[in-house]
Amino acid sequence: MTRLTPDMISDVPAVSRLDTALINEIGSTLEEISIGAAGISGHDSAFDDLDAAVIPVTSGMGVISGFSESVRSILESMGIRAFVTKNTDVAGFAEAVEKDADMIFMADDDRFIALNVRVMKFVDNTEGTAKGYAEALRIAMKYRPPSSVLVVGCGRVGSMATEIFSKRYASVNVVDIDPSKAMELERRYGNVHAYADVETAVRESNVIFNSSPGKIPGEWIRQGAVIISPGVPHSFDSEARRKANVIVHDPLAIGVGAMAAICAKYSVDIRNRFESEMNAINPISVRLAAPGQR
Ligand code: 2YJ
Repeated sequence: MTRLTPDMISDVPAVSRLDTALINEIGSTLEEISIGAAGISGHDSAFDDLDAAVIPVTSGMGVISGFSESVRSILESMGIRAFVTKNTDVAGFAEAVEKDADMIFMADDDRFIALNVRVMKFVDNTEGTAKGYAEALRIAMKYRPPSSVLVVGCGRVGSMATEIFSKRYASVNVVDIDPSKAMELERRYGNVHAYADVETAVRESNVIFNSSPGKIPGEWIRQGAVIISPGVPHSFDSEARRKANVIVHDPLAIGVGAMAAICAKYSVDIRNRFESEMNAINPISVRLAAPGQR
């Protein structure tokens, strides 16, 4: 897994610029992509009354300068109140709970999670990134399923995206510089085909989901291609930019946005379940108890 560097995320606090870029590319904002990725319906006010804490974590290779602040600014841009804890690690966790945070974001070198403290369920950045970018692909295709999608890179995000696409689309192609990883996905799903080499796979594809850190030369890209690219560092050059119809990439925001929406949805789900169970037990009292109903 690629470790983010201060360089890669130096631009993240300017989330409004990302929104402008996303609107230009696919006509949607970060918040819209995130809500779609989590499957939240428009009228659910999922982010209301949720506070998020971001805890700097010093273990392993330590704190990445600007990381926690970038996560905070992504959350704030989506209308979620968020703060970075003054303390790090366990003391930071204690501080987040003392300050009544509903969601806690924290990352070490291996995992990056958002914990919903109210329901004790967490979502991993792998899931957020795969679902966020899969939603960006759906929007980029104007919700028309492509005849096939190529997934480049069969690590954690690529594998989860392959699972999502195999349920959603008729045909999924996969490729990795380690062919055994692609073959493993072909074995697992009926409609997944593994390519043996990256160049052939990219040259033959119109819709590319790139979850690899490797460079993909613009020479291999087809005119009018749709490129959805969570992979860091960014893999595409100016020739790819000229040829592609759409390129969606950012180092952090789409993954974090989708994590936040999925994490917030855990609260919506529990609220809805509670209301329907109460309704089944005693429909009249629930109707009377519901705010604004009397
Ligand atoms: O708190 C901090 O500043 C650091 N402990 C953050 C570490 C961030 N973690 C990574 O960069 C991991 N490789 C996971 C990132 C997943 C992004 N897709």
